[in-house]
Amino acid sequence: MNRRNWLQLTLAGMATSAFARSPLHAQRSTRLTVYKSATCGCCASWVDHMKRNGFAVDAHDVSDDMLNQVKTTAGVPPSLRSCHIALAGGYAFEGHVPADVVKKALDEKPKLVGLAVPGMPAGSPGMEMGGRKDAYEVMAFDKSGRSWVYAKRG
Ligand SMILES: [Cu+2]
Repeated sequence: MNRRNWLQLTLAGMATSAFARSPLHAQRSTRLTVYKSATCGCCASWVDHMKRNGFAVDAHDVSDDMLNQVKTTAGVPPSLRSCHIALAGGYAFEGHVPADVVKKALDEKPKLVGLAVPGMPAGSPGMEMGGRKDAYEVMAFDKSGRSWVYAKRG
């Protein structure tokens, strides 16, 4: 598959997932499509965290170039990018966003494009190695690239 077809497929997937916002399809909104680098261990560990919390995950290993294109397509501001990205319910979830925060957004359907945890903070889901726990913020962002604090941890 060439890149253009692939991106069209990604866009089609996002449009389809917007339909999943209707209550009739509420169950489908717990399915996550994840794009990540094959070499990132913490991203795989975040995927495990989401599975443990009841999400069905379709994970795809892609090149860094492709990963950035998905993020651009999904509208993630460059300043908030870290590692993997997950798409669900028409939203983008960038980096180590905790499962309960993802659930809250999918339930409440706030007016935003997505959520991000920039900087891969120690102690966030998937970043437990070493036992260190830093305080961090889950940022929300909108279409214009504006961002604000959605949730705080630690
Ligand atoms: Cu990561």
